[in-house]
Amino acid sequence: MSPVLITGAAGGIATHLRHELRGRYALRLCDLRPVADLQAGESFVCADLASLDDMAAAMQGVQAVVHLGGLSMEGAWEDVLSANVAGCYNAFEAARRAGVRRFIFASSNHAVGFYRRDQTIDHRVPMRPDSRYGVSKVFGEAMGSLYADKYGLEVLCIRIGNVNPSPLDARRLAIWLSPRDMAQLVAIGLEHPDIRFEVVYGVSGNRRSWYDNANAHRLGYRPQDDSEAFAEAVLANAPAADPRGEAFQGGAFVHEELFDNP
Ligand code: 15L
Repeated sequence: MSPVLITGAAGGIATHLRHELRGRYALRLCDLRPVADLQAGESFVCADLASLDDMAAAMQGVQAVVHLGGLSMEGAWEDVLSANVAGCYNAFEAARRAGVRRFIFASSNHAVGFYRRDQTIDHRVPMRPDSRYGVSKVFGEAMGSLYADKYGLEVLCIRIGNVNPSPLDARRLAIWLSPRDMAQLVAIGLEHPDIRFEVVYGVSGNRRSWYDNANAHRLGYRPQDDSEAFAEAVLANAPAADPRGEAFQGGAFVHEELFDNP
């Protein structure tokens, strides 16, 4: 079985994913930073997202790429541009050059973070990014669409909420994604026979969700977790949220800088 390459493999989501996917797939872990505690079935390749050649070499012989690499939060435009725009381009183009069949793109709830919390949105709504970071995720989804249409790459975009063993605060009760539900979505991206270009929300089966995740369900997603089990404890200990971001799904990503600028 040819390996699955994970970019950003030293990061938090990848660490959860490795744990969940171990033994089910051969994993080639790709990052500039070293990856700790390599296990049986895992190999490491040091590659820089800024180098198309590096990335194409890292992807030789893999069946699929799970692209988690790049910035995972709001940043200066120069940083977003190099890591999440140029780096994302390199990841898709390297996959094409290496003849990879499947590509799973870690998009984000921040691609649509300017929707209000009283709205339920599905995967077909127009993009409403809430930050430069959110714009970079819109770009990544557009890259997926282009590479699917033009080159036949099979692409699943997962608009990830927040991956953590338990939800961190009131907003995350709506967007929480447990590690095992994340792994289920990734496995759908790797194995579902009919993926050409699909977008799903990366959230558990949260009762408080503001997403209609019908497309994920159509592809067979049956989340095992619901943030409701944590709700009482989370709400009892929740730090006071900044009211400026409260109306919007993207929370702090929405209000950061918005009210500070002239
Ligand atoms: C994201 O997209 C980020 O990668 C992550 O760091 C969290 O901030 C998450 O969104 C969130 O909205 O909580």
